[in-house]
Amino acid sequence: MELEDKDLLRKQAALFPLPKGVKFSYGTAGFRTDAALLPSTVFRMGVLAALRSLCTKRATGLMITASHNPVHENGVKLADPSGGMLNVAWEPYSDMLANAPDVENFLQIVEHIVKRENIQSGNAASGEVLLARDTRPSGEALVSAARQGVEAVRGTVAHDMGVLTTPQLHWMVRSFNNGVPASESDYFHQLSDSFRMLVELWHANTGDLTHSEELIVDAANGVGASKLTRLQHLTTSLGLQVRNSGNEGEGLLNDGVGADFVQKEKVLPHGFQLPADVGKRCASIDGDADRLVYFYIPEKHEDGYSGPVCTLHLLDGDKIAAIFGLFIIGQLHILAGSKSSVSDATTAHKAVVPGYGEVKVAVVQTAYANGASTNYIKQVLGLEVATTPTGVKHLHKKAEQYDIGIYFEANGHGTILFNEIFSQWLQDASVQQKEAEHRQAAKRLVAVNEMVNQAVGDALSGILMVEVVLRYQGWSVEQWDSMYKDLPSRQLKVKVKDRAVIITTPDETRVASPSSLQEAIDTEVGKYKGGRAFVRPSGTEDVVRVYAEASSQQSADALAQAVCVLVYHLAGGVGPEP
Ligand code: NG1
Ligand code: ZN
Repeated sequence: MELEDKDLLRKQAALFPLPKGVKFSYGTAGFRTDAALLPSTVFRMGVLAALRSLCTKRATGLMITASHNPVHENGVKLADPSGGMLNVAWEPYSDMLANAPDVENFLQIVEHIVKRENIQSGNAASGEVLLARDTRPSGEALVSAARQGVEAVRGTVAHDMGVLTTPQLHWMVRSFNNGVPASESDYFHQLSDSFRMLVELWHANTGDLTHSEELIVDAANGVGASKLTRLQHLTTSLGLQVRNSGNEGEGLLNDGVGADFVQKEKVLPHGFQLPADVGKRCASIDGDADRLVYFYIPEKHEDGYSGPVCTLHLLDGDKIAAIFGLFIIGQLHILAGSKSSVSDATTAHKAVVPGYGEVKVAVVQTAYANGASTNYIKQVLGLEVATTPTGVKHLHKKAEQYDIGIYFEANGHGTILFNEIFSQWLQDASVQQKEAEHRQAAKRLVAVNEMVNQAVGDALSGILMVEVVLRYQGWSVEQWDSMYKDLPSRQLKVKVKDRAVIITTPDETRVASPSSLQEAIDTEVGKYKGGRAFVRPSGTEDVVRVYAEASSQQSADALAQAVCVLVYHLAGGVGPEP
């Protein structure tokens, strides 16, 4: 690095001293903590985003959000030029930069990165970083810190894209680098045009329009609310009512609302009531609109369990993956020349499409996927199921290995990826196939590829896709729910002194250390019919997560509770015993 470059960095970095006594870790999805602690980290991530852009000679992205976490927290995550998460090989740089104790040390790390990655900086260079933030009040100042970080690296510029959902920013980075229109209005047009196309092609398929009543969306009092409203204006046939918009008097971001709350607690979010909302099709998104779950309040509970647990029926990321899988395999079945239609697509097991060959399709899940979903996807849909560690960066990478990779975390983060060669083949097939029915199936898949965010999981495009498939199937939310019945499950968390003491096997289903903990968990699981439980340190919160499944809700609750106590005693629990 030239002297001038270093001087500029030194001067700017001095404006953002590291807070005392904090250790930052990039975690499952970037840095997240109390917003007041973040300016130095965000400045430094601005520097890293600029270096990554110079290194790849393409634009990168930087998003200020703490997703489903409380409003006083904030966070920063980087988007790679592909629009996906930051390349994992660069994650260690994030940790090193974020924790550099002083300016000189920080400069040394920057120099190390520049040298190791052979980065050309200075006047001749040209890097670009797209910045965005969610609706958190701390966001504006943090975007300013990020901008200063980006522009402290000579030869790079920052573009502030304003208040966006996380998936919108990722989509923009991807589109920008692909040289296609990449503004927010392009995003909305791409989604709404392909939605409209799918709705038109549905008439072509079945002729019979079954009206589906409106969808009510809990927007977590976050950024998704205004974006959904905009989408609604462009897609008039999408009947939508947005609640928890974050307007005056509507409550706080992610506080008793949103996808994370609904999925973990399985209780109604604020703004939804009995009996007014019984039977209605509802959805929750999270604070930055990259997660989506559906739910409804059934007419009456058949399970007879009267805890706080069963006030709603949840259709989580697993069930979204299942209905997406059903649609995809149905279209491939048509393309494969079988006489069957979408509604009996469940008989399809392998899609061998004339002119292409076998289309490799898989659903990618994590250990948190409900066991019933995995069975259904494998046995009824006949699709391959691949498993990865927690975190969309892992699922995304795995899904890229297929012609069509559907990936979802149970918490509702996921999307459908189409590989380039197959998507080109589909484009051609949509005009060249001899049979009109085949051309239409190809057109539908092309439209899905356009509509469903290819960069990262996106609650907005996810909603459009679910709504399309429900219409194609002529299904109510209850009918969708009845694809399979979830095994009762419970997710809890335990505070420990140092969550890093728990080391899991790579698939995260077992504890490698301390081994006494795994032995104790095995003994406990053995007491429950159909029991399954695992623990892992969270990558986004200072807690250990506990997951349990069993044949009844009482058993799942009891197993999860018992495992919490084991974690508390064998892995250094703090505070009162759970
Ligand atoms: P951690 O805190 O590492 O469990 C959570 C989610 C992940 C992922 C990230 C990023 C669960 C069990 N974990 O990670 O799936 O979505 O947040 O938001 O839902
Ligand atoms: Zn999120």
